[in-house]
Amino acid sequence: MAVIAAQPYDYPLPSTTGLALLIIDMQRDFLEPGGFGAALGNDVTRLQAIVPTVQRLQSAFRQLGLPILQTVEGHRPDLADCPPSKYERGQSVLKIGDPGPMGRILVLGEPGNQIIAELAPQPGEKVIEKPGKGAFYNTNLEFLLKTHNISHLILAGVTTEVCVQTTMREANDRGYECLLVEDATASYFPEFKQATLAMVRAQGGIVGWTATADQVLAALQGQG
Ligand code: C5J
Repeated sequence: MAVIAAQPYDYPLPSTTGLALLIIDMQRDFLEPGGFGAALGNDVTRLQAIVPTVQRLQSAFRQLGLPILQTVEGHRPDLADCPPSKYERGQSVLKIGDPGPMGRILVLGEPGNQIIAELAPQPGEKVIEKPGKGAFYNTNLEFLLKTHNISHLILAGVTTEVCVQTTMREANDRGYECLLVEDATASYFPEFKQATLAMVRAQGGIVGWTATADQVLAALQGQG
């Protein structure tokens, strides 16, 4: 059986189909100045640093013909899917729905809500619009995974301890075998990223596995 060298132990790859890359929220709102992340006072350059690594994963999955799904966090223009608790939280200068330098903050379809140009999806690659932190909440992600017989998820994206970790926990509870790519995920808080990686793989992989992009790519290219 093919495996990815990973922590806390080797990650078993499915024998035929079943593996997908799930890239979380690599959208302008979080990665570029003037978006939601910056409005909350964060340093967006920390997130920009992983873009080349996520691109390497994306290219490899494309070359191998393996499915790639991406998510964006955003709300309907009338904000009907934004709970008051989320809207009110944070005391930031720009609130969800306010006009900002990249259009209305965290609103679907606005320029800031687009996936960054470097990782733009190709035709046929699915983008899941999610109103929450977890990608399974109020979306058709589980339906998509089931219809495409996907059982194994390689996760990348931002931010590690918020939307990535929430999604990984949701997926783990639903029975998906999840691996988080250590150098293809980032946080505005490096210590939160390290803590998340440690807690995911603690207790024999209680939430799943972690590995570097090189380890993932070596295993996949060895399979090809
Ligand atoms: C946040 C995310 N941090 N994608 N969203 O609000 O992690």
